[in-house]
Amino acid sequence: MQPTNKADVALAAGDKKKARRARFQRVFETMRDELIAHMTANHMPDEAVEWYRANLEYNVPGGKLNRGMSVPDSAEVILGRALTDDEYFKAALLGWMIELLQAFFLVSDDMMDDSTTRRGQPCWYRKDLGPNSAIAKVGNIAINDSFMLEGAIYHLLKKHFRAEPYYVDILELFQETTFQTEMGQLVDLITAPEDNVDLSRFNMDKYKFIVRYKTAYYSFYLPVALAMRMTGVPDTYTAAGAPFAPYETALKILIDIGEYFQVQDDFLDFHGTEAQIGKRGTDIVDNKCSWCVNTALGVVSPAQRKVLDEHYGRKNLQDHEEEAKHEREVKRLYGEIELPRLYREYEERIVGEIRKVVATVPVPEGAQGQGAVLRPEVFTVFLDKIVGRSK
Ligand code: GPP
Ligand code: MG
Ligand code: MG
Ligand code: MG
Repeated sequence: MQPTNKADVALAAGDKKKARRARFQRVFETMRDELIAHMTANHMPDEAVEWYRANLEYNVPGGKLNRGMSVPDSAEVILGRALTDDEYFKAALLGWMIELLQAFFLVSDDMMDDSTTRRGQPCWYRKDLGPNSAIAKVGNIAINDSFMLEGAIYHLLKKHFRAEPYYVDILELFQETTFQTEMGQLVDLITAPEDNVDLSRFNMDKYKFIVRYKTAYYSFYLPVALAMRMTGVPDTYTAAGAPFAPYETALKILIDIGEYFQVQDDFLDFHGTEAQIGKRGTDIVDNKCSWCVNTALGVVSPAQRKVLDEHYGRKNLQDHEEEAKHEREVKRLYGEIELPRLYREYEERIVGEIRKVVATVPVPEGAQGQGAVLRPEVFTVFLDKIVGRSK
């Protein structure tokens, strides 16, 4: 029976969401057990097998899972029907490989950014192993741990997808996207040198390069492109009477959604509380080329610019109080120029623009409910998950 009152409808929708998440989580357990079995088959010593298990459990499943769950979600929209059990498993496994990729990036990014917390717990490299462990802290072992999260992707791809006609396509997608993300990370890091704060190095064009490369490809294009390959969306087809290139269109739209997502991340780095976003923001003290500072640079008076020059990027690992004082000054200035309002205006404008482009995605006649083709809902489903997010 369909629930009729508002609360019951909300409850039923909430349960559905929970059930989807739980179904996805179960595939993590299968994947983890397979990876552990691979370690055992290679005669890894017990303590190393347990170390790898801890690495997987601490770093892979604890996030929002938007990226990973988007693979089965998108596959379902593309096919216009529910997935079979086998299709669901494959799509979810590809989703978990994105979560592995993300874990690889985050474990190492937190070391590069000197971050302290992630997903409401200490960053993996800072994790204390307690008095009963021969090793006090994970520390630099986290570098190798991040490599082993990445290595798992290619092991799983070969094991589960080698016989598929789209194997090379998805292999290349993972490799190319990883390289793009590393290119973005490089520009992010060298634009934010620790001992040489020079705000004239920042501009919105550089910002756009950084966020497209370090975030948008792997977070937005990768999940949808994987779902498209898996369901057999062809490289070109005819739609609305003209030749149509679905991967190119998907790339264009998803890169724009990814840019918007990273602007949100940057804004929350400044405006979100640690309890809310599960991590302590570091962009101001790390001298990052963030949306916030770029936006500020566009509107500040000469006096306000002096405040920025004086207080931005003043990391001080020896004196946290000193560091916090500089950070507070920058946040005060962000308040003065009403950055939260500028952010809301940006958000409203960009979401409107993206929705307009999405509405122009053509669907071939007769494809309603059958045939693997790109559909505008692929993008709206994704967009609806992130619009107005506060974590
Ligand atoms: C996020 O930037 C960037 C990544 C996760 C890409 C890292 C890429 C590597 C090749 C390691 P961020 O530093 O703003 O993320 P957060 O705010 O979550 O630390
Ligand atoms: Mg970071
Ligand atoms: Mg970073
Ligand atoms: Mg950030």
